[in-house]
Amino acid sequence: MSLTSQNAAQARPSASEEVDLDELCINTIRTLAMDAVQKANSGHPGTPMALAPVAYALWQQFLRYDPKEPAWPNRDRFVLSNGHASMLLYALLHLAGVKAKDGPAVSLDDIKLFRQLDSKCPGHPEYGMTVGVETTTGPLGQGCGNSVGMAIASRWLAEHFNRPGFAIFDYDVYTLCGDGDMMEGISSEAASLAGHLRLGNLCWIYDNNHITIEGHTDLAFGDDVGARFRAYGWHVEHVKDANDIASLDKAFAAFCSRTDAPTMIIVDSHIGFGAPHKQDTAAAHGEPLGADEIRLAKRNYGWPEEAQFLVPEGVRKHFDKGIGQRGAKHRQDWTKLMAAYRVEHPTEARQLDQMMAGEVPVGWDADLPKFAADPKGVASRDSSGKVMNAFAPHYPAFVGGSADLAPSTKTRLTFDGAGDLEPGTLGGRNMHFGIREHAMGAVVNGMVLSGVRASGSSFLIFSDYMKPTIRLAALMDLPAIHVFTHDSIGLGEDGPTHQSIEQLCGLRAIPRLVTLRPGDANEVVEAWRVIVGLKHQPACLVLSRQALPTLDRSRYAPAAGVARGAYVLADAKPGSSTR
Ligand SMILES: Cc1ncc(C[n+]2csc(CCOP(=O)(O)OP(=O)(O)O)c2C)c(N)n1
Ligand SMILES: [Mg+2]
Repeated sequence: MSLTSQNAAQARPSASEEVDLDELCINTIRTLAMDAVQKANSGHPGTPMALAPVAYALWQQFLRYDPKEPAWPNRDRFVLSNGHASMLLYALLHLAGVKAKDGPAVSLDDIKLFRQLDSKCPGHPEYGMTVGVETTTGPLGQGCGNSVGMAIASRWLAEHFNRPGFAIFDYDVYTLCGDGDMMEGISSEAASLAGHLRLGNLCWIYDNNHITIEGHTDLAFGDDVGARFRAYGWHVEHVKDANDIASLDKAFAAFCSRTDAPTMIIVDSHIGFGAPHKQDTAAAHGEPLGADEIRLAKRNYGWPEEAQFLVPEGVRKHFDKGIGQRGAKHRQDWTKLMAAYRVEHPTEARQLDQMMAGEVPVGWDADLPKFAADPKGVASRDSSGKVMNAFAPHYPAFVGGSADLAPSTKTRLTFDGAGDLEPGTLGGRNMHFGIREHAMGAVVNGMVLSGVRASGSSFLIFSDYMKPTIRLAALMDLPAIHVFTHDSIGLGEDGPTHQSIEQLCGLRAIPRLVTLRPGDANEVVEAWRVIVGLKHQPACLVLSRQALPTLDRSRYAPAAGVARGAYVLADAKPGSSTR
C-alpha cells in the first residue's frame, strides 16, 4: 500500500516551511533505524519508523529522566516491550545523549554495529549490556509484565521511604507494546493485576498497527483492546494518528493527571510509515527495507536521499533543550530533596542506600533457627516458612509472595507489621499475585529491577508456567527468588497433573540460575543463607510437602556444606564398598 496523500503531505515539508525541529528529530529516529537495519542486513525497521513521533513526544515532553544520570532512582521508567523495535530505543538513547560511565551509552558507531557480536546495540534490548535499557525484552509480553512490577515498586518504595514534605519516590512507568504483547496471555495477567492494584503510575502505549509477522491482525486477533482494558479497571485513551503530536501530548497529560487507575493509550499507527511500497505491510516488520525503498522513504521525509546515519545539525541540541534540561532539573531537585532527607531521616536514608546498592543488612541472619535432630522431622516447606519469618524482619527490602498458594508454600510473612500488599496499602510485605504465575515471574523481575528483593512461590509443577521469566531473570543477572514446593511423590493425592517429573532438571539446566533442593531443615537454613546472599543470580528453592528427617549433625557433616552446592554428608567406612 502506498503512503496516503494526507500522510505524504505531512511528511514533505514545503521549501518555504520553517524547519520544523520536532519533525527533524522524529525523522532522524526513523532514518537511523532504517539505515542500521539495512547495514546489519537484518532487523525490524517498520515499527521504529511508525512509533518515532510517539516515543519522541513522550521523551521530549513527559519522561522525567536525566540522560546524564540514567540510574537516578526516581527516574521515570521507559520499557520497550515490543523489543524487536530496539532501534527506536537505541536512536533515543543516542540522540538524548544518555551517558554511560565511559562515554555515550550509544554512539553513532554503536548504531552502525547494530546486531553485531558484543555490540551495545544487540538485536533486542539487553539489560546490563546497554546503559539506559531498563529491562531485557524480546519475548513478547515480558516487558508489560516487568512494567507492572516497576510500578508496584514505585508505590512500595513511596510507602516505605516518603515522609511529609519528602516525596522521594513518585516515578511513573511507561511501556510501549504492540499487537504481539496484547495477544500474549502474560500481558492480560499483568494488566488485570495492575488494574486491581489501581496503579495510577503505569501507562501502556499500544501500537495499534494491525500488522504482525504473518500479515493483517484479522488473521488471528479481533479483540476490542480498549473494552478489555476498561474491564480490567484501566483508563483508556485513543490517539487516532501516531503522527499527531498534539493528540499524543493530550493523552500523556491525561495519564499524568490520574492517580487512581493505570492508563492504556491506544495509538493507531502505520508500520513502515513513509516507505511507499512497504507501509502498512508485514514486509515492513522484520526485514531491511532495501536501498531503493529507503531512498523513496527518505524522499518522502524531505531527507537527503543518499545520506546515511545522518544526525542533522540542531537535533542533539533540541533533545538537550527538551528531555536533557527538563530531566536534569527534575534530578537536581530530587538530589536537593534527598540531601535534606538525609539530615531529617538518616536511618531511612541509610536503608535506602543499602537497598539501591542491592546489599543485605548486617545481622539479617541473627535469628535464623537451628533445628534439633529428629527422625520424624519436618517438611522443608515448613522449615522454610520459619526461616523466612526469622530473617524477613531484619531485611526490610524483602517481599514475600505467592500465586494464591501461600498457605501451602508456607511463604506468608506473619511477623508484626508485615502486612499485605493490596490496593491502598502497596507497602505490604506479602504480595498476592493471584493465580497468575507467568505475570508473577515478570512482576518479581520488575520489582527486583527497582531495588525491591521480591520473591514468588507456587507448586514446583507450575514453575512450567513461569519458565520464560525465570530464564530472563538469569539472563539479566537479577537476584529474583522463587519458592517451589510439593517437589516429589510426597505431594499427596493430587495425581499426575500435579506431579513434577522433569521440572527440577529443567530448572537446573538454566544457565546461572541457582536451584537448591535442601534435604533437611538445617539445609533449608543454609540454602536461604546462600540465596539471600546472591546479588547477581536468581534462585529457586525447591521444597517438600512431606516431613523430612532432621539429620543429627553431631554424626554428620555440617549443613553449611550446602553453600558448596554438594558436600559429603558421611563417608563410607573403609572397606564397605560393595564392589
Ligand atoms: C513470545 C514471543 N513469541 C513470538 C515472538 C516472535 N515475534 C517477534 S515480533 C512478532 C510479531 C509481533 O507483532 P506486533 O507486536 O504487532 O509487532 P509489529 O510488527 O506491529 O511491530 C513475533 C511473532 C516473540 N518475539 N516472542
Ligand atoms: Mg503490530
